[in-house]
Amino acid sequence: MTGTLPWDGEMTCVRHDERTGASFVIALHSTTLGPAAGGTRAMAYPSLDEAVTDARRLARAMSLKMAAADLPIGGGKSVIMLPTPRAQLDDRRWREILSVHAHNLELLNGSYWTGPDVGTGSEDMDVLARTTRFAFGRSVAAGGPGSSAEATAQGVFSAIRASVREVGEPGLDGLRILVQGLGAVGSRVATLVAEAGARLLVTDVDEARCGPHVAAGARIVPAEEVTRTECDVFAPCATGGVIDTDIATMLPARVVAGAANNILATDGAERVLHDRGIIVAPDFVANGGGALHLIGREVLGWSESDVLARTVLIEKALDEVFTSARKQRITPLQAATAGAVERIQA
Ligand code: NAI
Ligand code: PHE
Ligand code: K
Repeated sequence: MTGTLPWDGEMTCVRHDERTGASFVIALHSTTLGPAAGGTRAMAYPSLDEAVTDARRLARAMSLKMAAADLPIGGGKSVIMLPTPRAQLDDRRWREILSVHAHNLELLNGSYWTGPDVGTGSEDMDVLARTTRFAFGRSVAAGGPGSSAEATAQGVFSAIRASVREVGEPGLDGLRILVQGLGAVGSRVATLVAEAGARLLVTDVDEARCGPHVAAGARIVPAEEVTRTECDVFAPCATGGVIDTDIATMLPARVVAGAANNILATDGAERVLHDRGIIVAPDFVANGGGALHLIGREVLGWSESDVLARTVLIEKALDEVFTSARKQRITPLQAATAGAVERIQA
């Protein structure tokens, strides 16, 4: 294992479990503001190198997300590299994998706290929380705050509002908004923008998920055509890495604002989009609603309305990012990163 990405984080732990065939990567990017917190992603990866690289990039994004949301928490991430895709794993093996992960959390003894991410949910946090104090994001039935999807979608909606203003549009009315991925977050983003008068375009590899939106007037875009489809706002709410430098050169959109972590495959892609006049809402600001919900509700004792009040401030936070980028002649990603790093270093 070489670890291909130059990385500015604190520590990366790797464990392989012979019995389940799963490998675990836990990246602690920063513990300066508080314990390194970030979700547990469970999926199959082509190689351990790729799992390590993903964990590190995602952990870094969590540090920036926590700082941008002004939460007293650091950034980390767990990746469970599964021996087979999650859907093919039987329950017993998954529970064994979770029990190894609970042991990982105990070993780290509070330097790292976890929550749900792609491939894990509140029920998995319930299971972890039976043996470790360092898992949050439990289900409502188990006394936790439940899914963060609603808050994340609300924050992405606020981010879209700020971003369209930056390209000179007064509101969402009549704009073509393309939502990629109609899962827990994307389906809610789609509903919110449609309610605000946008012309909705939707795509999901699971086409059945488009159904309810089509019934409400949305148009389906084939999944493989998404980055070639003309729209005003492209909202990636499926996976990360959707825009590389080549795609950035031709993406026919005016705004990119979505929920996915690490939407850009490289930072260079943002520069290309920026030079083309396309506004990119830094994802770690746009998708901070989930962190506000999970950390706010379960760690800081906030009410649901406290979370909402903080989440809608994402619109103002992005206004400030865009203004600062314009003034300093840098990109919004550079401005948002500088702001978050300043908070971490203060
Ligand atoms: P989800 O798993 O509920 O939904 C993802 C959806 O994307 C699924 O419907 C899936 O079929 C679809 N999809 C996957 N690959 C696709 C592709 N290539 N093209 C089109 N559709 C595709 O996930 P969730 O919770 O909605 O999260 C979405 C994204 O937002 C993820 O990247 C996640 O990391 C990020 N995020 C989620 C937060 C949350 O609170 N749930 C918080 C912050 C970020
Ligand atoms: N995994 C989600 C995210 O990337 C939710 C989450 C936030 C999980 C904070 C743990 C901690 O934002
Ligand atoms: K999930």
